[in-house]
Amino acid sequence: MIDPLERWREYGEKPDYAGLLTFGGAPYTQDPDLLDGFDIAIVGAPTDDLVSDRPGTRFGPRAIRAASCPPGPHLEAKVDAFAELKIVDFGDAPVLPADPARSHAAIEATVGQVLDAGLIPIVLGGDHSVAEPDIRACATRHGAVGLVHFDTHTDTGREVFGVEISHGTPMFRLVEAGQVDPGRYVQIGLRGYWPSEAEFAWQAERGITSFFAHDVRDLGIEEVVRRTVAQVGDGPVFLSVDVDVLDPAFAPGTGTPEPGGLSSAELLGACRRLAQELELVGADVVEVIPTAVGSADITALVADRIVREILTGIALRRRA
Ligand SMILES: [Mn+2]
Repeated sequence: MIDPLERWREYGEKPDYAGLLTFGGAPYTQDPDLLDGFDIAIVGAPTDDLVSDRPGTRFGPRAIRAASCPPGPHLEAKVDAFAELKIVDFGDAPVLPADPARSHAAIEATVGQVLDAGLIPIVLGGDHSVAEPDIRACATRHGAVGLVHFDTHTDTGREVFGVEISHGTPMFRLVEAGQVDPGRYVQIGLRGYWPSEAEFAWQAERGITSFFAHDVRDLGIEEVVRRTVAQVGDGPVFLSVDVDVLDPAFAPGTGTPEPGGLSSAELLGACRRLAQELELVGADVVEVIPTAVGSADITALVADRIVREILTGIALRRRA
């Protein structure tokens, strides 16, 4: 176990820009035997071979770690997730360039090590195809999970450009495989021009719940979250956040941007409340394409804060 804060111990904190690059300055290990006693593990999934538009999310995990802020109290929630939870950075899954099948297997195995040690994995993508190994690892251990999915797109294509394993298909594949319970699956933020009637017909047949971006606008995010919690109910849940759910004004660095999306404030508060009210067994934050270093990258910065809100929500839940 490496503690990046060690050399700054007498000051109680480390400057963000110095020392080993881990999430929020969390201790780092790649040894699953050392996960015992921790609550949360951050796992990087730096792979983007399966995108339909812009590549570059392979640089996401490093950028999100570089943008991550050190421990400290959340001024609204009045809790410091890093003080309440034992958080470890478990490094990146051993992905391979141009070999998405082996990369997915590596992600599923690494997330599986975290789950087998009794921790909650929070995965930093990567393109959204990584949700398939992330959620499969959870479903293998917990049975079919509920899913809260923030996204512009449904990602429930049967295929995209004739390709069945893609960042546009993971949720279709997970439902068909029985790994996501469609009755406990809620999508939030849909808008734009994809998918088509066929995909929505399949979703309706399965009983999947969708809140469009215009529903968030008309109902307000608080009401959408309230209805989401009611729909998902008790039992294990995975939270999957595609940053393209945000308006590109808030998150310009992403693979398939679509104007007219949520604000950062709406998404951040929603993530915290969902993590507080639902039984999260895992989460991922995906589709970040960084273009700058550290907190200079707006999309990596908001991705870090998404993770931080999820951690804060989990901390509040455990306190109760
Ligand atoms: Mn997506």
